[in-house]
Amino acid sequence: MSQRPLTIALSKGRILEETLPLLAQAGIELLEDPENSRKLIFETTRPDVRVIVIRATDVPPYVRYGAADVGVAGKDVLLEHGAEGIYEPLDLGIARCKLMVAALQDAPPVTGRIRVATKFVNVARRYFAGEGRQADVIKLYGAMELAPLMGLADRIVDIVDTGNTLRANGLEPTEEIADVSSRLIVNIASMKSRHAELSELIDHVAAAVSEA
Ligand code: PRT
Ligand code: MG
Repeated sequence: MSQRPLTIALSKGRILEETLPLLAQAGIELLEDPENSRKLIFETTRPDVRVIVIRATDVPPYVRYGAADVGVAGKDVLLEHGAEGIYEPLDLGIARCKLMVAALQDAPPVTGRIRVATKFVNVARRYFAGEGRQADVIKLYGAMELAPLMGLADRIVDIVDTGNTLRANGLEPTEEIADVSSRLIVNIASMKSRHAELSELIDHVAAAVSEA
């Protein structure tokens, strides 16, 4: 086997946690626990497969440019950062949540231009444009919930799961933009050049998903 190992890109936290059992069903287990390691590259029980652990938003570029053959990314990340040049064969049904618009509880409707704070600027622009509403979108990198409280924005666009984070800050969801789950993504050139290996992997993971 002269080829380099098949490389799978994952991100720490819920995606790693929920993907590892699916990979295990495909016969791929990490030799070391990545949550307790500073390493970025992990060997697996299959000598021909390795896993890299990177930031969630870095997974699509690694896969697009072929530095990883396969990855797992939230649909939110794919919607925000683009999924061009990436094959998306499988919905893993994990790390489920929603992209939503939220406002201060009982906030009046906004007439005229609306100020929206978010880290999902592309998703937000597209959503408000699609609704025919004028929006000024302000890019933030964290703690979006604070923006309406401080008068920085009328609305935020953020990930909502239980809604606890919104409620704890006196906010409520007002509109749903998209249902989110994590997707298996594959480099398009790899899908051609390593078709047998990759379709076998996809089939095994798909079987694990349907049993889950
Ligand atoms: O944490 P980091 O900044 O490094 O990256 P990340 O936040 O992108 O990664 P991570 O691991 O937090 O999330 C990875 C993926 O999990 C996301 O891209 C989503 O597809 C998915 N996911 C599922 C979530 C959640 N559920 C979630 N609850 N991502 C984030 N959250 C956060 C959200 O930001 C919000 O602040 O949890 C909060 C809301 O949760 P509730 O339950 O209070 O509503
Ligand atoms: Mg996070």
